[in-house]
Amino acid sequence: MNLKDIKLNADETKTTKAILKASFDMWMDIIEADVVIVGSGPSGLTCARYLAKEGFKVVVLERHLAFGGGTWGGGMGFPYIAVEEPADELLREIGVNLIDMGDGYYVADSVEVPAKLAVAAMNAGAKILTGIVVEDLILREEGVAGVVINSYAIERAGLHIDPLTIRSKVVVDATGHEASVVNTLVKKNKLEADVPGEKSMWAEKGENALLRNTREVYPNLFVCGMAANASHGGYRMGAVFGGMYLSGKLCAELIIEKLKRE
Ligand code: 48H
Repeated sequence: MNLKDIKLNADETKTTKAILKASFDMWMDIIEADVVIVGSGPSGLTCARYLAKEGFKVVVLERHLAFGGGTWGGGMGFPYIAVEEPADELLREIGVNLIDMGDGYYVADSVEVPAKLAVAAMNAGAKILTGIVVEDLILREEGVAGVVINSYAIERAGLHIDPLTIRSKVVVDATGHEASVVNTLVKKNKLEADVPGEKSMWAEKGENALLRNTREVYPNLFVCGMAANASHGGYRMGAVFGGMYLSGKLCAELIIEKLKRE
């Protein structure tokens, strides 16, 4: 086939109809989900993959146009991230190339990792929506019952346009340093809980605390990744990411256990 002889059949109305129809069908499908994960950083994407693999309907909401959270820039712009054993296994599972630095330490390309984490989550069946901000939660007697969402462009423009919602059985705060979902819940509803924020850097303590802090913090609301440490006053750890992947996996396991019990 000579590429120069091809006639492309493009049409403005067809483009518009196709996009609107696909978007409408997609939104109608996801407005009721099993799990909504807020934040598409390393912990949220890992959590999404393991949940979707088990057959749960998972929606990841990310306010920025790109998924991946704080991974892209590596350490201070040097394009690698560090991963310590045994978390390297989780990256091997999805085909990430690792450079062995010895002593149980590896580095991976900081662009390759978020790309492969997102592809793996999508291949497992998770839906990732970017440009959508979670601004609040839906509450019911039994606890959290979904999220209140808006277009991030609308929020950034400061326009007074009311939000829409996604109902879900479980919500995960994977919003990183901000722990924005937990903070919103506590502040808006004047809960007595203390959200201390993260402590300064202590890599080993921060990484290990992540797993203890990954849990259900309010009925149907889980925290993972940096949001777990920020919710419980854990240390930060710098550009080492093993704890983030393991926290995402652990969070998925806790949710699977809960949803299978109910
Ligand atoms: C929609 C939102 C909202 C919202 C925030 O920061 P992340 O990469 O999160 P983690 O926890 O998976 O990974 C943390 C890691 O990247 C990191 O920062 C480390 C290891 N730091 C150590 C150190 O010492 O500094 O991703 C969170 C994502 C981001 O993409 C946000 O845009 C998004 O959540 N987000 N999306 N609605 N309300 N709030």
